[in-house]
Amino acid sequence: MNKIITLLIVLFLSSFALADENMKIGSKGNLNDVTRVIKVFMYDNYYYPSSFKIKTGETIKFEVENVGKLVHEFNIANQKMHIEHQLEMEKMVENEILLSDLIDKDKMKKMAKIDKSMGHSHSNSILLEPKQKGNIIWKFYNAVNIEIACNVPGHYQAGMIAKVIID
Ligand SMILES: [Cu+2]
Repeated sequence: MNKIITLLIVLFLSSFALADENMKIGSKGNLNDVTRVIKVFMYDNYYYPSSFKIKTGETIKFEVENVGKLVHEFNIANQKMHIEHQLEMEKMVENEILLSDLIDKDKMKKMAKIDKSMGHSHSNSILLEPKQKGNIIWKFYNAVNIEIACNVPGHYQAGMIAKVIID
């Protein structure tokens, strides 16, 4: 009887673990686990390449370069997360941290002490000024509805979204 109960508990808990795993957008990856390097260019207002095919469990290093004239973001998330993050980015513009072609790093630091979200510190995102480069290492799980997008106000709406197909 005890064995059956234990088995049921194990099944119950593992089903939760699986559901949680599937819902995740992935996680910050380690350099040692990188299976592929993808170079990405950010233009005004689109990405090249404009879509990514990724296998479940792959760890990708994205080498991102902003070749546009505006500040752009490379953010790996689902749509709900992007929409939420857009409110933070709007606030960064209101506080004059985020200008069209530059990021005021001093103001960013000062404001982040009052409001952490103004620091724009996220493992799934990088924000780059024109001519800047940056890397993100990301481990993908079998998640659905991931988009790589830019949440600088107006850019998502202008279509700065790259599709991520995971199989
Ligand atoms: Cu952008």
